[in-house]
Amino acid sequence: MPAQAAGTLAGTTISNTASASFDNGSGNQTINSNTVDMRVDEVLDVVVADQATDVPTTPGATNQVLTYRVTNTGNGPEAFALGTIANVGGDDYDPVVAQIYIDANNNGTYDAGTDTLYVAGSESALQPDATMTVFVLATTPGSVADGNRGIVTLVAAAKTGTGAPGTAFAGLGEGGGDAIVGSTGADGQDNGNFLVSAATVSLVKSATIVDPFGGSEPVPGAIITYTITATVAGSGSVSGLAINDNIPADTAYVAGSITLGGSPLTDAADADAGDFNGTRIHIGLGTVAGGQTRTVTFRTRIN
Ligand SMILES: [Ca+2]
Ligand SMILES: [Ca+2]
Ligand SMILES: [Ca+2]
Ligand SMILES: [Ca+2]
Repeated sequence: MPAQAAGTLAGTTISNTASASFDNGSGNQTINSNTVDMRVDEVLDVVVADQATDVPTTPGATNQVLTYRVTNTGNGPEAFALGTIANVGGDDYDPVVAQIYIDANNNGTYDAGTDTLYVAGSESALQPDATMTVFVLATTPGSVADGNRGIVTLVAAAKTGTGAPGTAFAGLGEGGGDAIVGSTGADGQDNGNFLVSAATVSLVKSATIVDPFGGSEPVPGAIITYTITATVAGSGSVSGLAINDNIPADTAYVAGSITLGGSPLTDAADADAGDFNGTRIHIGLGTVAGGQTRTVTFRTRIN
């Protein structure tokens, strides 16, 4: 629903005086009527709009920000009480709302330490046709899954009062006139959406053997080639992914045998992703997006 023009400001006096002109034989004359003054009442209206795009989040993340705009579409200054509803249906989980903030520096972005914590009961008036940006900070439960959606509804309600359109609050309008509930009911709400972007890692290990006799028996002197495949699934990514594997007892690591994606890595801890420190191999894979796999191999010899 678009913001509407506030119209004539509440408290404005509309004055009207009629005049009459005539000639009664002694020339043209003009007379004025009495003046009718009318004070414009205050109409209470508000529109809430969320930013209309899904806000990505991850399981367990704190201080996740939803952004809304609250516009005073009435014709007088009015303060609006703010509240949230976090358990609405139509989604997959309930975000845990922590706080509401007002965009104090009007840059449309939540700035910790700069923007103003909303405290119920201490609202300041919003001028007619003015908009304030409101941020809802929430925690995403750790139990959510990739692709889950969580909704938080922001509600704004005129402090003077709400109700059916046309409801009058005598004498409570700007300038001492009445306050009249407008077409919005003097309250409004809209849904902000979180969308969980997560990733999971699965790890599969297999081994092949080449024995000294050209067969595949696990006898002393046989070479074991281990293959480790890490598969990342989901719409998100994982960071700091690393594969570690201790060299099994009764075997000896075959020097220089680490490969990643088929390319050899050195045993030294150097610029490439892999190293062998005497007891284990390590391959640092960093950030890996969902849908990708990483395959590592190394060899040991049975003592
Ligand atoms: Ca007001
Ligand atoms: Ca919910
Ligand atoms: Ca800000
Ligand atoms: Ca290396």
